[in-house]
Amino acid sequence: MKKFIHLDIDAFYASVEQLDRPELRGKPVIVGGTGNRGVVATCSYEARAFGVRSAMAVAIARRKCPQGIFVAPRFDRYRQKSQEIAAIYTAYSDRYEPIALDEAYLDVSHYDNAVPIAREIKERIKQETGLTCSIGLSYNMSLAKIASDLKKPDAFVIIRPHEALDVLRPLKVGSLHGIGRKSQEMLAARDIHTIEDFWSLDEEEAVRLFGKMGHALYHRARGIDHREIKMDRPVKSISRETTLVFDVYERDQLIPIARELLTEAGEDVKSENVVPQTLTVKIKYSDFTLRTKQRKVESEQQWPDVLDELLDEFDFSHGVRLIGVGFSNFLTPEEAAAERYEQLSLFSSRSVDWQREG
Ligand code: DCP
Ligand code: MG
Repeated sequence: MKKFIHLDIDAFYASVEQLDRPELRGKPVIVGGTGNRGVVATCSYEARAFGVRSAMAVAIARRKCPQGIFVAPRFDRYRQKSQEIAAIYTAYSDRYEPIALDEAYLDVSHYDNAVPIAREIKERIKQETGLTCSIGLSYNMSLAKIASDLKKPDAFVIIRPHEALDVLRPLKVGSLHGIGRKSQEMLAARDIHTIEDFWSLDEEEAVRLFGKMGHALYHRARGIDHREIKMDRPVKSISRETTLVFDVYERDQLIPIARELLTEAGEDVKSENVVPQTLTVKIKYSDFTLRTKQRKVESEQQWPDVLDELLDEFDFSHGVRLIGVGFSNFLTPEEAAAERYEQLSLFSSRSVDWQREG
């Protein structure tokens, strides 16, 4: 039997803030864009008791939780903690898949009894990083994730094969990875709310509603999932964006913000060890219309200039509400080197031809 752990740090950004600033412990801490225009990234469980949630507008969070302590995110610090966490779990298996800074799957099939291993990982994360996590352990990835979500925070949940259907039965369909808010609404309109309700769909119907994903969902709802850990899953794009405190009409005001986003996204690019070939700027105007412009980039040295050129292509006269900077079209460093070499040799062979002609 295969065995997978899914681990997810509780209220990650907020817990790191509480760890670093003891005066925040036990308090409703809300991490997000500061000012009223921002969005909540996450909040402590104390703030969740007031109904505050991730992705909620900060203005609404303030209304729900006036005593909340609002703090700006510190991504560098979260990345640091994320590395500390990864250093612990990667010691137990070389088959792991980080999904987010605070979340990962781990294949622990090579342990006869993975239960004490999972406990040890949870305990070491607490001792060595000061953060609590929720761990799910089961015989496939889908159920491991469901298990870790079941009793958050500070949870340790095992789903064994003979228990799977009973655990799944009463859960909301949205607990299945792959069924988001939109899909939940679509299913609700068909009076499908729980996974048990979802069992009434046969595989063909699931595929009709969800396309290819329907096969996976049909099986996951029945506790079946044959996915394997993907090592070094190739990333497709890396980006950063921010909602501005006020609408901005001037290019010059946007430049420092765009540069900052470029630096942050650039750091992620370097930690992924990929070489992007495309740089994209995304702008959301005050009327919520979205525009993107992109250009080819060859080397890191070009990024700031290309960013400036991209910004020149936008009209700022209707006011900018949000700006994003992203990289895509990745090559591995080896591929990028080969590409540079090819261009170089193209150039030198041409110059050889000239010499011959001359
Ligand atoms: N995050 C974000 N915006 C979102 C969701 C999450 O910026 N809409 C960030 C903040 C979170 C981190 O990612 O701290 C991890 O996301 P999780 O969904 O795991 O949320 P938390 O760890 O905060 O809470 P929990 O896992 O306890 O539900
Ligand atoms: Mg989390």
